[in-house]
Amino acid sequence: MTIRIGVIGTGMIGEEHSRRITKTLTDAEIVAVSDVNLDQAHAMIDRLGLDATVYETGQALIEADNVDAVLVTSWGQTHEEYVLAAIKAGRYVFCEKPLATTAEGCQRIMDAEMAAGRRLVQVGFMRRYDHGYNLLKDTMDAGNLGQALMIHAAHRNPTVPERYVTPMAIHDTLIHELDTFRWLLDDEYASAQVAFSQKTRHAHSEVRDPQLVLLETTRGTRIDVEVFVNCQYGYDIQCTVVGEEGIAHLPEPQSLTLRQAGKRSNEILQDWKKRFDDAFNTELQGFIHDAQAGALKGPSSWDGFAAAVAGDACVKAQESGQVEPVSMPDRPDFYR
Ligand code: NAD
Ligand code: ISE
Repeated sequence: MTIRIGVIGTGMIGEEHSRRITKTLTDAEIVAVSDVNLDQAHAMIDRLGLDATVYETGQALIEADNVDAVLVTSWGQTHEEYVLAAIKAGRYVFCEKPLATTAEGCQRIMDAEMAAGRRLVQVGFMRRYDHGYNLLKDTMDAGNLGQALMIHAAHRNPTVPERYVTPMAIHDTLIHELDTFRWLLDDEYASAQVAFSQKTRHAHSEVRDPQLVLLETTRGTRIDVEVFVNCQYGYDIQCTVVGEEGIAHLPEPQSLTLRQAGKRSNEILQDWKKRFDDAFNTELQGFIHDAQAGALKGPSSWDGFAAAVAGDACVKAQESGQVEPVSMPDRPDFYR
């Protein structure tokens, strides 16, 4: 059975995902789209040549009879409302990160999903599907590095739009690392601290940038992440794991080494689209096939919640300048 998908939010990633579903992946089609900016929804349909209905509201799209699954790709603060509505309507829902911008919001989603009695939600933590991160995880799981002692990481974007404000460095940007490291280490966070450097002149007035996030896990692994969202030069994701027996680096994206005019150079990607293209394909194809089979297996609402619990502590630490505890409740049996 082809899974009929409705897309809420036809901005950058809404269009990217719609394109991959239409042109690259199998077993799904886009039948409905919605965006607060209706012109944009119509424009996306035209650009991709979709045979899809435009709905004036996300709510109407979710309730449409011919929609089997919903893709939520609107702004982060709007995700909770749409995911809750999709659960209520009994639709599978793939929600881009963050699941909700607070742990409280994620808790409401888990409560609704548990009340529905089956997993309906997958969160867009695509790094779990990235080849490089899987090389890191395989070597750590095989014990090749011994105990992981430290992780040094960086998440750099060339620029961010005017609507990007300081807490978004946590729940829109760092949220990827918050999920990735608990998955890599099979551990949870114990505390978080944030230190701001001198502000870059390239950041607009509402965002303090860059910043250094320091995390400690319950087993005592120390993690530092530089979040720098106006670095100008490119989209650059770095991760080095320091273990008792060795050190492993996340592979750089493959690129041509050019020797020219007295210089040796490699291109640096400018945004997230190409950097994680294969991972996006794998995660969404997995979601489609799991929805067909009636059993979701990808990152769950619990994963969205766990990252948000740590995210809340980081936002608090941005404001307080103190080390903030992260207290993670027990995982409900439903999510084991
Ligand atoms: P964007 O601004 O390009 O697109 C968002 C779209 O949502 C816009 O068209 C906007 O009009 C629409 N929108 C806003 N509020 C809405 C509402 N209430 N109802 C319906 N539509 C609404 O942003 P984007 O870069 O595409 O990001 C969208 C989401 O995807 C964010 O949560 C972001 O964090 C996530 N994202 C994830 C990745 C990733 O690597 N996994 C990459 C990019 C974006
Ligand atoms: C964007 O929303 C993403 O999710 C990208 O993966 C991320 O790296 C970038 O910082 C965000 O703006």
